[in-house]
Amino acid sequence: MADHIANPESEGPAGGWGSLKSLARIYGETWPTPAAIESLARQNKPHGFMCVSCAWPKPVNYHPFEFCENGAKATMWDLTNARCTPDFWNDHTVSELRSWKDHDLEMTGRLTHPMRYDAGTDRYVEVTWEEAFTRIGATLKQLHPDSAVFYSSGHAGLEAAYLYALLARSYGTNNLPQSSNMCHETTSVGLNKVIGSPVGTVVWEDLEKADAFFFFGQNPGSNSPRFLHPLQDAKKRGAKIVTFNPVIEQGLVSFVNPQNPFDMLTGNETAISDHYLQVKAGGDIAAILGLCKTVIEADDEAVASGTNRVIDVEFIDAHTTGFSSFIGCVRQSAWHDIERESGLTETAIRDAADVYIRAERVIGVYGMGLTQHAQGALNVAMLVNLLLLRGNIGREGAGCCPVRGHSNVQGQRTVGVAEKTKLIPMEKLKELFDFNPPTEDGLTIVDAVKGMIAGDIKATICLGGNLLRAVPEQGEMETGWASQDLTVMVSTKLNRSHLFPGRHAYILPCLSRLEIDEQATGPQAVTTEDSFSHISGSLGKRTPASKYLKSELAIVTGIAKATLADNPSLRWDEWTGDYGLVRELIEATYPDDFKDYNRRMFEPGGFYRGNDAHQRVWNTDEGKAVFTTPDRMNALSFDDAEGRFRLVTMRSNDQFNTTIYGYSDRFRGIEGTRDVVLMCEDDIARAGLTPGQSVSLVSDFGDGKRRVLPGLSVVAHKLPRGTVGAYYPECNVLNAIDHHDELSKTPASKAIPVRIE
Ligand SMILES: Nc1nc2c(c(=O)[nH]1)N[C@H]1C(S)=C(S)[C@@H](COP(=O)(O)OP(=O)(O)OC[C@H]3O[C@@H](n4cnc5c(=O)[nH]c(N)nc54)[C@H](O)[C@@H]3O)O[C@H]1N2
Ligand SMILES: Nc1nc2c(c(=O)[nH]1)N[C@H]1C(S)=C(S)[C@@H](COP(=O)(O)OP(=O)(O)OC[C@H]3O[C@@H](n4cnc5c(=O)[nH]c(N)nc54)[C@H](O)[C@@H]3O)O[C@H]1N2
Ligand SMILES: [Mo]
Repeated sequence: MADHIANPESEGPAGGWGSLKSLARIYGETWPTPAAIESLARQNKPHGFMCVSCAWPKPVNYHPFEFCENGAKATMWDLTNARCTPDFWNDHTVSELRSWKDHDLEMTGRLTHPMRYDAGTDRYVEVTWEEAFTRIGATLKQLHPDSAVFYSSGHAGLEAAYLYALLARSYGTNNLPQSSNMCHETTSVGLNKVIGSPVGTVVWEDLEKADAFFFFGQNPGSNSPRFLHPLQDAKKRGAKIVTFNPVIEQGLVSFVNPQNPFDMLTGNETAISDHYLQVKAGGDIAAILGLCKTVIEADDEAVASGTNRVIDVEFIDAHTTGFSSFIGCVRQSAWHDIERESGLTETAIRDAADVYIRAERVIGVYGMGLTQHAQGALNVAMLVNLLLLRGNIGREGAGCCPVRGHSNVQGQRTVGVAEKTKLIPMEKLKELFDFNPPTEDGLTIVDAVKGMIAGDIKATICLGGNLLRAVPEQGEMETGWASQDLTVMVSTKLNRSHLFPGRHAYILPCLSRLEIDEQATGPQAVTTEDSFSHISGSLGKRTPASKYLKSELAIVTGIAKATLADNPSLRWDEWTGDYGLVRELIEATYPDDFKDYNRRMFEPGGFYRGNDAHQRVWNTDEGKAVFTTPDRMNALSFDDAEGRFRLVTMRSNDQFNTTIYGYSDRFRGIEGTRDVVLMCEDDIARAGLTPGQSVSLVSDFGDGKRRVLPGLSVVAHKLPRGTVGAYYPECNVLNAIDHHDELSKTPASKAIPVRIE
């Protein structure tokens, strides 16, 4: 593929013919089985399967094709005809494969056999399941439980996740970090602190009633494209959309619905954002202060002129705390500080605030642009401040909408994959399974990474994911990871984490959710929870990629049986034979959330597990929703300095996290390469660079460690001054492990301090 960076004029609307072309390309490259097409028709529907990609909810009234460009790519990626068999290792050593790109590793196809690392030949070799389980169990038994980490990416269903957490706790540790520790942990901790809910408060019907959507750092066009459908509907009925984002994301500019023949043939675009504010990376606190300031000024005028109040006084009195302190701060903040810190003009902020004031019902949407900052939790609290001013939480058509990542990332937390003990009904576990669960909190990802680098962590089990590639401090981590006694990866495709094997290392290949999961009592369904806390059943219908694959649940129970002492309450074999029994256990553990679980799992749109904040019941320490007074104007942990830039690590439209489908980021006009750094023309000129020039990015975290990403081509892009962009995961060599959200320890991946060499 030739390196080619198209000019930005070629950027089309999101969706449209570009989206179909992009699908056709993946189809051609991965040669999925013809059955892939039949599978697409069952995607995200009752009695179908739930998309293996993101956690966007499934509507009750679904479209004929309820999938998006990226969901379809994920389906085809799983149903590829390519296979990474044991023979692959005849021609390749592990060390050699380290020079391969992430894309090329996954293009080898579905993993077919359980494999063990053989240090003598520096290759993975075939192993039986029996032997793999026995040796993993034997190694784990020799370790102190707290020196093992049980990581989970958000792929596995609720049943496997519940048993995985039970395995870790029966073994003796709460070291159950998850991908959300790098993602929406800021929500789990930060949102919970202010409204008593670790998850969003919005449900599908709210989308249909909202008068305005305020987007902060979430990119639906690439990362939750099915969201564009309700947004398009909202626009058609006159709702307004306001976006705060340093990057102009095409999906937030305009959309052609690829599933609407009329739109496709006429090129009928729906403009999405009415206002697009290119805030500086990390500048949202100031921007939201500006919005709140305008709201308060309008309210002052209303009081003076005796017209209707602009803020919801009744709601604020009855439901919130901290208002007067917050308002004091809002009044005191000066527009010139707000403009400097946000990079936005007073006029632009006032215009956006005007939309907020005029709208009866507002939904605040956010993603990694708020959560992945040193003050990510404060970012989230600021958005909540804005919503609380007009009572926009816990009311129809309004609320707080964090858009989650992996298809079951939220659900895994719900059923116990969590390192924080206070989230777990330990007494219930004790009663159900007759053991003493560990009482100490487990490790977050940040602490686990530190432990691996320090040599304190001896074993990591990964239920999905590509942990080594997803975390900061990549350089030291590669050494730390490979120094462990045991690394076990439950995977579908080959990835970089496999290439730094511990002393004992296993790749355990699992079924995809699309595939038939045949167990003792017949084919099994699994369940997942979406961003709106709805639980849906998912039934695989495809023939497995290899007859040697096991389900994630069966792999968890296989490890459990080989590791744990006998306990008649732990009926691993029975549970493996019938996942319905596991759902009964989940219901017994969380009776309020999972009432009638087995009966309701195939309800259209999923069944709602409920949310107290949605009903204006606030499970916070204060028993109310909390206004937070910011003690600073930006979300950074460093000051601006000459030559220092804020690096936003970006996702392209052609990737799902570390899975790189291809090299076409067509929305940003970047084709054929990911080795780029995006800068505005001003910054390019000021730094004495020219577009196309090759540069290195260097960490400027100030801890004396040298972290470098070389070989990036400079590309001119519409960005605020001082903010530059480059792709994740490649950029993870640049981030320091100590650079994370203060409250939740989510790595700060959206404003990494860097210099250009
Ligand atoms: N196709 C596809 N879908 C995905 C994924 C994928 O990689 N590919 N990943 C999945 C996962 S795990 C997750 S968590 C979600 C992630 O989905 P998103 O939350 O959308 O994550 P990002 O694309 O990393 O960043 C979101 C946006 O934040 C903006 N941004 C950066 N810094 C700032 C800032 O300081 N302020 C503001 N206001 N905006 C900022 C970026 O320009 C970007 O548009 O998507 C999920 N879905
Ligand atoms: N710099 C920077 N770093 C980031 C981010 C960022 O924006 N910037 N984003 C962070 C975020 S939001 C997240 S969620 C993490 C993602 O971190 P992870 O969740 O650890 O990574 P993924 O790339 O989603 O994992 C991909 C691998 O999962 C395996 N896999 C795929 N499907 C399945 C399945 O069905 N079952 C199992 N068992 N395995 C499967 C495949 O082997 C594949 O190679 O990265 C984080 N890291
Ligand atoms: Mo994520």
